[in-house]
Amino acid sequence: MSIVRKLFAAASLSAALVASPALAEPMKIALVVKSLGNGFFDAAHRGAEEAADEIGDIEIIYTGPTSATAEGQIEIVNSLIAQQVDAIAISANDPDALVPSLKRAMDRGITVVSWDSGVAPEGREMHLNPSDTQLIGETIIKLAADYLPDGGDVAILSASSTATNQNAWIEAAKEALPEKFPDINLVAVVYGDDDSVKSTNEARGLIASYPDLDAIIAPTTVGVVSAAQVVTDQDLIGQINVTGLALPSEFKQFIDNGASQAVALWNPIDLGYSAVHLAHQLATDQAEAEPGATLSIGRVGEVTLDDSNSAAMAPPFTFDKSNIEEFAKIY
Ligand code: RAM
Repeated sequence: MSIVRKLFAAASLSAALVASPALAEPMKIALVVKSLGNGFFDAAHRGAEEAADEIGDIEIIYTGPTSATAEGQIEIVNSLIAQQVDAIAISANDPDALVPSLKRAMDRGITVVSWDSGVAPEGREMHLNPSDTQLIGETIIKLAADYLPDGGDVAILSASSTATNQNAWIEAAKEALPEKFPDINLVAVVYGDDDSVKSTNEARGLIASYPDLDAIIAPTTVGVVSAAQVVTDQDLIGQINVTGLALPSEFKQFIDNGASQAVALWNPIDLGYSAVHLAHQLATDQAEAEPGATLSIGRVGEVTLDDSNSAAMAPPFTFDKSNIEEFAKIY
């Protein structure tokens, strides 16, 4: 429990003793996202609100910068410290740049967890990965390889160049390539910063620079939409397959028109929901973040922390023509 909350609890208890109604303040949990206006994070926010309703007495502060930068998030963290929130659950734009301000938050008794995109261990109590990093790395290559029986050239269109999650997946993908996908040739990795305009320009650049490109793999829900729109606009459907990690509600049109054969993602609602459950348990001292600890993530189940106090929520789902319509109604 944060110092502020303990003091507040004590104050409201004495207020109750003098027979005035207790001024119980809800616990404030800030869900800090990479950037606002991203449908993936809006879905996570829905899950966060669901967890808050379920647990009760929690106010969710949903916030993030307008573009996916560490500087923007540092300003936000500083203002959350000033607001004396009880917990910060952050999807970080950089593993290291946020550490000093998050350390300051923890020094003031604020619980800090990262989720989706992690912070270095010294800047948080624990990190929740959506799925196993190795599995996601392999999955994004397999999504392309499954439709290239004779192998081919693929390029990755990522989010920002400092995003912890995408960098880890790309690393895992590169490790899997030589042994598991020897006929897949990764020709380039470019960064669209989870910005539609930059992602569109980067996708156009890839197509111009690599005329034999067979697939664009975008492990970001923002980049994958931009890439599929470029392939559609340039009449390249059937020639370049766009794949990666996509939000079904935003991406269904590109499975329907054939710009993509299949994409994958975990449940973003469950991810936001789980992050709030974890932040709440740590902030109330119901659990401690230490290697081997098992923490509840409500209706999603439970997670056990590894040596770096990280855990993974669940495996990703694959979406194609057979099921995307059903999932597009949910997230
Ligand atoms: C974007 C963000 C997010 C990532 C998803 C797959 O929305 O980069 O961090 O997890 O894509």
